Amino acid sequence: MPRRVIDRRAFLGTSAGAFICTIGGREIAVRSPEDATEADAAARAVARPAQAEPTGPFAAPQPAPGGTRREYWVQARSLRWDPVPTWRDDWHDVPVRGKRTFRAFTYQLMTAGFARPAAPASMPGPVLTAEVGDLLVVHFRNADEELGQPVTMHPHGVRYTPDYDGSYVGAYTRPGGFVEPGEEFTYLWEATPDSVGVWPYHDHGPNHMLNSFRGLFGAIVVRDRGAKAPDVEQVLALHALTPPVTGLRSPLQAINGRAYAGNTPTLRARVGEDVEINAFGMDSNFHTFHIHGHRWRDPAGAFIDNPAMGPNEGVTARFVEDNPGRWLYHCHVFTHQDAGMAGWYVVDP
Ligand SMILES: [Cu+2]
Repeated sequence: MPRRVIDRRAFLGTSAGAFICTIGGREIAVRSPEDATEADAAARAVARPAQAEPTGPFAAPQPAPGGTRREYWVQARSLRWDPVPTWRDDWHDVPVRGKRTFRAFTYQLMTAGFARPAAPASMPGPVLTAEVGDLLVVHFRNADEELGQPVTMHPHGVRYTPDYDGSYVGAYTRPGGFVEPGEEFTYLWEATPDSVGVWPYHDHGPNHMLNSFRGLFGAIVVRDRGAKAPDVEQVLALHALTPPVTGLRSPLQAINGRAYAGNTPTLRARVGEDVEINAFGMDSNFHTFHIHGHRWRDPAGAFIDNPAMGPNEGVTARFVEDNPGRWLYHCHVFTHQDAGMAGWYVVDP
């Protein structure tokens, strides 16, 4: 009887990061890059929903008195992505070996009218900022022919009508929930008093799970009207990059698309500065956010140094810097921190 052979890559593929997604009503188990290709084909085969019953009428969203329109142009595109560009883990001072690039899917900030890139494609995508009373006007373009499937922008934290939900919901889908390659849609999102905080946005099209795991996510930061901005501000998205999605040999635990200190963002501040770090989880795991040498208060007022966050949940660490030195920040799920979910925080006197 032939012995069943499972090579290391197949083993890692099945044991690390396998998931089942439902695309156009079809269940697809994604255990390998080949399965991900099948999921992409299923997403391309999803038919554009017929024009759904009107859900309104709704008044056209406007800025509240005193608020302004905050206009953004954002495109979705795929590209080769290197999660460990230095080839090193600077925390443990060792090289990281092996094939590392994969086809990521990201949001990219563009100049007005999509004239040209305003920033490199990134994970997370552009941070959309607003104050209470503002209207976020987000012109979105699906610029990706490579993966060739409908994608969207779905926000958390802000107020919107069903027209601007940015979600594929079968026969009930509104136009903003199915934006095919070459198409554009403008989302109108209101920053209301209950929008204050840090929130994710992400793809919620027919293939949302796989595309979110590929990097199609970003952040929204809403402040009270006239609130003082911190001196140092950083958004950190914590997320796994697993072999079924990346085709890489090992799972990586990433922050902003990069793994291992020296690749993840190196944060910098000076003593006396008002520091705000907004972290959120962007996969199916729970994470924590820990900074060595620092404490801050949670929303209930308790001192903390390692709050937990669930999928798509955000936490804010805000404190006045008082402790110079080179510090680590990391997720305190031990298996995540050692697979790359860590970085440096350097405080100058
Ligand atoms: Cu974690």
